[in-house]
Amino acid sequence: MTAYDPDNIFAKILRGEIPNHTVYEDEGTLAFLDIMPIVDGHTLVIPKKPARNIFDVEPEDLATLVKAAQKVSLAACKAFGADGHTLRLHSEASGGQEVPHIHFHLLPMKTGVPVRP
Ligand code: DGP
Repeated sequence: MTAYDPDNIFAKILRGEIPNHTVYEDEGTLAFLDIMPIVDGHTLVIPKKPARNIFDVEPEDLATLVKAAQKVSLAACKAFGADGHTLRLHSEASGGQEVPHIHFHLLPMKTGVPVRP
């Protein structure tokens, strides 16, 4: 397993070194808007604790993250008038992961409105 890189972009966001548009924060979680949204309200939900992806996150930290993702999903869908949503988690480059700090992509979805490429 590859080690956690403390200089990844999300680690820098957590340290306040890179600005972000925060939509939710609690003791263990930060949620902010994706810089390259593929739908309106595309949000990233990340734990504050370092973990690269699902292969090395502690189960209890994953549970905390999922609970926060549920909370943010409900709020985001309401805010963006969505009637559904997609929650995505990429792990490692082969799985589509670019930023090596575990994160959910929260995509509020509207009937008939496609995801942008
Ligand atoms: P993934 O491919 O699953 O690792 O997705 C990484 C996402 O992170 C991608 O949708 C773009 C987003 N992203 C990359 N750099 C930044 C940044 O500096 N700020 C924000 N808000 N999002 C970023």
